Amino acid sequence: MSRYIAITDIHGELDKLNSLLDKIEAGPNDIFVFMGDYIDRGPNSRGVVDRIIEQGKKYKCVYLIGSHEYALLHCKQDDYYQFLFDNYGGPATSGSYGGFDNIFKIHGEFFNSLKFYYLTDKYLFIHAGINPAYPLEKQNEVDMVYIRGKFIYSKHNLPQKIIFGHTEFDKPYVDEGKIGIDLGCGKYKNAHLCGLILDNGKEEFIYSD
Ligand SMILES: [Mn+2]
Repeated sequence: MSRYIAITDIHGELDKLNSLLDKIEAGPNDIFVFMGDYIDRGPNSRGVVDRIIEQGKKYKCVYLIGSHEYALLHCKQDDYYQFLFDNYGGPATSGSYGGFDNIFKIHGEFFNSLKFYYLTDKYLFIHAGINPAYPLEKQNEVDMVYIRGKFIYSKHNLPQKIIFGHTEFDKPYVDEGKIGIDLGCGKYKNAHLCGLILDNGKEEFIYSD
């Protein structure tokens, strides 16, 4: 029986990612689900991406797209995303790669391979959430990486529990249909990176130092 290990919104904080991964005793059947926002704000976006790719050589890993990767992928075609990249931590990412163009030279294949969600029998893993007015197959890309209150503070109709990041909380947000695990890593110095281990209906939270 595999367990799912969800991690989101690392935002360039490689030390916190390493600390969290060190605390997780993973087995060969476990599946890591990285839920986006690997980059921006923190000091080592490139190191974070290297580390999660490395994790994929030892364990099954799923890599989702976050709002910051969405902005990165669209910033050269769209001024609005350029503004977001420039003002929400993108310069730290360019710095860690030694320049913007290197981001795509080094990890272009990775950034272009990211998925919008990962669906299992019991769970939907997704960066920001879904628009509750529409079924999963009718969701638009921007909602899946940017939606907040309309998703969080209303009920959805999916049979799966939705595991999400993107919107920060002081402690994990838990209601009957969803769990949010972004605790502001990369934004607040003292924020811990949170991992959620889903083990046959049991939910366990683990925190970085
Ligand atoms: Mn984020």
